[in-house]
Amino acid sequence: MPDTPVSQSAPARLLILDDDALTGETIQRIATYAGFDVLCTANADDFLARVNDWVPDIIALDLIMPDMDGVEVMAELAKHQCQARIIITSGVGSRVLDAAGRSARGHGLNIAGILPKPFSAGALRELLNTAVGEGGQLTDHQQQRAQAERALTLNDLRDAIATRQIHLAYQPKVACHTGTLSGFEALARWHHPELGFIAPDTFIPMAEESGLIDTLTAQLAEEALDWLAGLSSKGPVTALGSHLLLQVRLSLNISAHSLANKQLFDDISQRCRQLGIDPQRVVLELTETSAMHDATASLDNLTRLRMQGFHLSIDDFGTGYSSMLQLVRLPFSEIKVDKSFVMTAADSEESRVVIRSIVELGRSLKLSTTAEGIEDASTLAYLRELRCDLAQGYHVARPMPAEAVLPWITEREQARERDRIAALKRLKLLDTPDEARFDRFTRLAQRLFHVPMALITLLDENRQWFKSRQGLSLSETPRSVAFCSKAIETDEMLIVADASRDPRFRDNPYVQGPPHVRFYAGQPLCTPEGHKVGTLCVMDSEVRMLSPQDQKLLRELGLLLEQELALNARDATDQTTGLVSKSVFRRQADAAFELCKRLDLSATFISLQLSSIALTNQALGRDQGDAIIQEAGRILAQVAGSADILGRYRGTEVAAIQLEMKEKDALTLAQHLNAYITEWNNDRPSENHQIHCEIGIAYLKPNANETLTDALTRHWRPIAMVS
Ligand code: G
Ligand code: G
Ligand code: MN
Repeated sequence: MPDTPVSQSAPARLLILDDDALTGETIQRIATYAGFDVLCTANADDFLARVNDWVPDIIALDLIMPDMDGVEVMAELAKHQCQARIIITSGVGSRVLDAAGRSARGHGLNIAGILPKPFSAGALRELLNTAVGEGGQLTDHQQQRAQAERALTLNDLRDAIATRQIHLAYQPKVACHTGTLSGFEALARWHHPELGFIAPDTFIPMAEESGLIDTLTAQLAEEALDWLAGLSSKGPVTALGSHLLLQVRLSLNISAHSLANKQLFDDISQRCRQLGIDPQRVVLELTETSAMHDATASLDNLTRLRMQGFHLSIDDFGTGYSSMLQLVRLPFSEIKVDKSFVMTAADSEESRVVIRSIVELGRSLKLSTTAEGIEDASTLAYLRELRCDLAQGYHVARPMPAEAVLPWITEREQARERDRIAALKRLKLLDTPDEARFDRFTRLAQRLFHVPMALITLLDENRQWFKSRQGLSLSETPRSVAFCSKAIETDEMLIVADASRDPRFRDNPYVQGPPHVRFYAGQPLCTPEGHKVGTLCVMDSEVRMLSPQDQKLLRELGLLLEQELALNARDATDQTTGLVSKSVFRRQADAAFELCKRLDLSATFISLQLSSIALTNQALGRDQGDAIIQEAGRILAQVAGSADILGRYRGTEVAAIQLEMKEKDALTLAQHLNAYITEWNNDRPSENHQIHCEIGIAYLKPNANETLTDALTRHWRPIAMVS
């Protein structure tokens, strides 16, 4: 027996329009066998008549036919407000099918899917079943909506506003890379006591046309701001970081009709002040499709809002007609890629191209980018790859009622913490001995920021453990008192200028007692998958500020350190010398030079070029050659032990790089090496057991625009010869 798609009620109706009789019949046969009630026609007029009198649940539509094309048919269907789920079939390329799908959705039609010809019976059955599965509900929903639209009057809407029937649902936005919660978008929801659920697509336009939109928006903004203030105050009573809840943002949808209304924005702004909400935490989303009425007043209002700190977002980007113009004309700070592209990213190359261009456009205009309509993990992965900032969509969470938000955050944070701990354990760094490859970062930080203390911390379940530390004798602390535990709650660097005046830290034992921390700056460190496992941080017992330039520097160091974290110790270490391996040395050196270029720092390269390894290998075997290389590495590490990078540069060369070293100090260092090796050789009468080398340096001025290899060929000069 064939499956019956609709078990209790009548079978679902499928209407086929296809000018190719054979295809039509094939679809008909498969669908009939699957339990559908099927009609098939090759004539467009006949088809449209059937749509009206037979009222199919599903339509299978060929796109390209001689007497009428599918796109025109769809326009007709839209005109008739056809509620059926539509399956588009065609032999044309995917590009055309995609465009047709988008245009159909744009007309408000219900596209169940696209069936490229030739198709298999399985693919068709699957599409029919999904269409009928979702369609069952959707058709109900739409019938309801159609009913509502018929019965809905302006008075209903007036009533709803007066009696506060319209409420908000909240949909989260999270960082694409780390998953850190960024904020929520408030979305209007109306459950009418008799008419049931009424979609915002129905009542928002009604409110706009009737002039009720400003009142509605004011009411909803007030509700949302009160909710945000309430949520932020919950930090101390939950296990969640209070830091996180204090930074959560709120996005409000603002109709273009309201933009010229100064009073509305003054009210929102005043409400924020009353509730102690920083305007930086409020994002006003403006749909780009809607035209503005009073452009000058709107521009004035928006500019004023931006100056007060509110964020402005251009919503549904990519669907409007004047997008570019609005984007450059208005002071936006965020761009939201429309969900019609994001929802189809998985199977449409065209959609991916559009998304990529919008994300790049946003980045080049220094706007934050959000993709909405993310429905699966692969789309999220794609957006991470594009380095889109924020993600919103059913894959993260559906819009939820206000009271569901805190439980949702709590549960999600617990799951994220479990994943984070697992990622930390996979690094296999906890409770391992000191490693030069990490110590160089803390030494560099200590020197560049002129601070007494610099640390690399890793946070496990209940402690912070120091992978590297300068200026601190502790090797770990309880997590409950760790500044770094707060630093990894969000993705931004945490800066505390004076801990003794910060309510979060002033009672901290390390503020009250030794080492008397006053200043703290910590950059969260992520694994490649985006888990924040710890921080690179600097501290001082004096009050301090961190200039924007220094913040940038700390961030850059953090990025380099993340690369280092991702390497495991075995790959990173040269087996002969125990120093950094050749490939890693080059990578680190390139990264360090890049840093110098960006931050105007100088760099000094010091190396020992061993000149007799080949001879030693011949005379005494490779092991003896290796022993000499090892010895040279040991001496370099001893004399230049505090260098920022120390490693094997080539087969017969060991080298150190130090940033911001005076040229004169580099010369002294080279002389020390010379003296040390000469003395070492004196104890070894046999030539083949001695180290013969050239000691040289290359000094790179700040903002020298060179790669490592270029720099060395041009600037390396011998200082001493040990033979
Ligand atoms: O939540 P839903 O996808 O059904 O929303 C449909 C449309 O209604 C979206 O474009 C959304 O921006 C808009 N919308 C939802 N809530 C509000 C609101 O409070 N004010 C305005 N102006 N538009 C809203
Ligand atoms: O136009 P605006 O961006 O304001 O619309 C947001 C609407 O998009 C919300 O009403 C929400 O219900 C809807 N939405 C959010 N994420 C998804 C998603 O992943 N899939 C779909 N189909 N709709 C989504
Ligand atoms: Mn929106």
